Amino acid sequence: MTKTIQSALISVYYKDGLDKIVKLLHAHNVQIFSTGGTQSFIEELGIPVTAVEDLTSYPSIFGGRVKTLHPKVFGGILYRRDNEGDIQTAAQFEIPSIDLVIVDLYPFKETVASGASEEDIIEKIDIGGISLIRGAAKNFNDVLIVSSRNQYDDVFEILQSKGCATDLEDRRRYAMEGFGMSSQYDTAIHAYFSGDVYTQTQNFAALPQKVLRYGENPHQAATFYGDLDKMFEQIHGKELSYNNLMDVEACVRLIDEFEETSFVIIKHNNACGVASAPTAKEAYVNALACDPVSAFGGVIITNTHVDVATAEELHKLFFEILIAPSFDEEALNILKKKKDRRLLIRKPVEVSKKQFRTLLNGVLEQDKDNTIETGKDFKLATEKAPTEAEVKALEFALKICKHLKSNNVVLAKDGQLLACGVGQTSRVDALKQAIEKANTFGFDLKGAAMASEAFFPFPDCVEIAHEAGITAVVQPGGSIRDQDSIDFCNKNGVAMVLTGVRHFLH
Ligand code: 93A
Repeated sequence: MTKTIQSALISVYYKDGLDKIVKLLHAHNVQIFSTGGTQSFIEELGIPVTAVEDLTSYPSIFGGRVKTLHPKVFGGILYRRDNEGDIQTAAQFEIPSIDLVIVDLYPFKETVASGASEEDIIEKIDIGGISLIRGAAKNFNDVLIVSSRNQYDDVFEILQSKGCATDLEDRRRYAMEGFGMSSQYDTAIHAYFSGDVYTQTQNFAALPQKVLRYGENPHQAATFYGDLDKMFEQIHGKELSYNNLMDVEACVRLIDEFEETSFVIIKHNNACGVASAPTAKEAYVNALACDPVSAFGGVIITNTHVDVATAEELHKLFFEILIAPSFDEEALNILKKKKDRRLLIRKPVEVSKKQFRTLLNGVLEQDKDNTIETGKDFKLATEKAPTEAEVKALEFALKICKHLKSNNVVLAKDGQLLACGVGQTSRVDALKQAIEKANTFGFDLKGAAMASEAFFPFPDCVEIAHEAGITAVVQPGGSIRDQDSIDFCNKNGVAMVLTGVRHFLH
């Protein structure tokens, strides 16, 4: 049903762009009620306006915390114009009809982003404005709710074209947008109080959206929900694709395990090169050596500054993305020579500790695998203990293991991934794959360490590992046949430690 607007309540934080609406309302003899700052703005335009205080006979109190929260305001918005009882009650309490509500909320998110104090942030939690939006949206049958300054232009067009009237269809659509606004607003407040970015993803529709060129394959449409600019500054190259984002995620997860200078090379979400070394260049060269064939077209991340020497090495490889906390100016000049190569600066932003996945028409939520065991957690299972160097290699291997698709086996030595077997349906296949790859790329596995993300159900893995020259093993333990593997190690001088923690990844 079309309704002509006769009165309006306007309470907006950002006043810019409001003038043309106010002038239009005035031209149609609409009575305007308004709060302090908005009232002054309208008065300055030379347009008559009634202070909300005059309507409520109550001043704005508690530093503006309570200014519109009054039955005369909410009654005027919420009473049903086609309900005899409501009409009588409105008349009895001298409640006016408010047909249009225009609100622009306190800028909560912007205040948080500005680094303001908690006290200032709390004051920017809008209470009256959000209630006005919800009240007017609820009564969309009679009232039009404009819930953001972004709607000023659109609503101006509607009011102008319809002679300051609205259709039910308009009002319902604006109500829907109003509830969208209130839910986004409260989600941001919830996220602030919880202090964890994951809460933002609980309501992913409230996150910024970015339509991607396509999904995993060109025939799949895809959208990213989130704010990449908060985490990365892209300084060169094409836009990130769906598969790029998947690999960037794998990169970030793995590199965050390392404090020492390290490089990680990812291909199809799995690591094909990882190394820690005293310099960036050594770390990169050692990471690449693991599997230079897979590294072609891969995604690379480091936790250290990229200098010229490292950039020169990197430039020799065709890769999709390089992520680093910082770059030398000259290093960038070298790397920018390939125009499509994406270069990202990673900002020091905390990563969500939760994860979601859709399946079976539903959503799975879980904590990310946020724990890692180190030497002090290792329980010696064999007569022989690993040497200090072996303990380091086991720790290093275990960090990688945690981030590879199950079943996996990782072989490492001296801060370098030598080879891994990933995504196999049997652990023994994963190990065989790793050994074959190590041989292909010229690694001698004598004295290497082996990590497995889950227990060995049979002694076959330690048998094969020993034959390949591996001398130290870490695994969670917990198989009913653990002792078979331990017995074999004891007989053959292999050291084995248990962590008690499984790290499946699917
Ligand atoms: O502090 S509040 O939550 N209390 C209220 O009763 C109230 N009513 C409207 N803030 C309230 N507002 C907000 O004031 C509006 O959402 C708008 O952002 C702002 C406009 O105030 P002024 O017109 O004084 O600039």
